[in-house]
Amino acid sequence: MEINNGGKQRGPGRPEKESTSQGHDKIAIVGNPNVGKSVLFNNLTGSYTVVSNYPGTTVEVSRGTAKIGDRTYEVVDTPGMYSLLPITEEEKVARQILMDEKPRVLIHVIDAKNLERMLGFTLQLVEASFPVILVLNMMDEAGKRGKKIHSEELERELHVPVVPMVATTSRGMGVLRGRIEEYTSHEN
Ligand SMILES: Nc1nc2c(ncn2[C@@H]2O[C@H](COP(=O)(O)OP(=O)(O)O)[C@@H](O)[C@H]2O)c(=O)[nH]1
Ligand SMILES: [Mg+2]
Repeated sequence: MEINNGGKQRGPGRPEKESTSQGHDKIAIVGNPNVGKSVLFNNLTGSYTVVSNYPGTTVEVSRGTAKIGDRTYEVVDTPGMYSLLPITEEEKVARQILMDEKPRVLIHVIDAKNLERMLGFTLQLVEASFPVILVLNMMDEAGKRGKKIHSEELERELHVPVVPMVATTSRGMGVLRGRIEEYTSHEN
């Protein structure tokens, strides 16, 4: 296990680490490789994260915590996956995390440039009753290509929150935090 906190050790006891398993709601970030999951993960969690191999595998999984409103969430950055039918070891781990760890919120990150190609997986997740928030990342690049995306319409059709984002500049992060707060403020 490797502690990645930008080279700085925190004070004694490292309460952040201990608190990650103390019954906090869990947020899992999922999606294809290279869509910006890890950038989003870093935006949510800040610099203190733990990277470890998923048990019995060589697949690395990053975990951290996020403070949103007055609540703390455990956040897990899952390996890239293309569907719920896993082929690679990375996909098997990602699926295992979803099944075993039962996240309270599942942030599905997609590349807005390739929206149509990526929505199939969103539908799979929604149909499997995962608590999905859809993040349309790379809106900057989609915009440069003249792509118009009507996120409110998408939201009405999918019946899940949809958040446009540019993870690299943190555009959309405030909205995402608000949607996570709304999503987890009611019991179920
Ligand atoms: N232009 C642009 N690049 C992004 C954005 N989000 C992430 N990237 C870049 O996309 C690449 C993949 O990001 P990463 O977070 O590693 O993707 P992951 O494989 O899903 O974890 C990196 O080079 C990021 O800097 C975005 O919103 N806009
Ligand atoms: Mg990544």
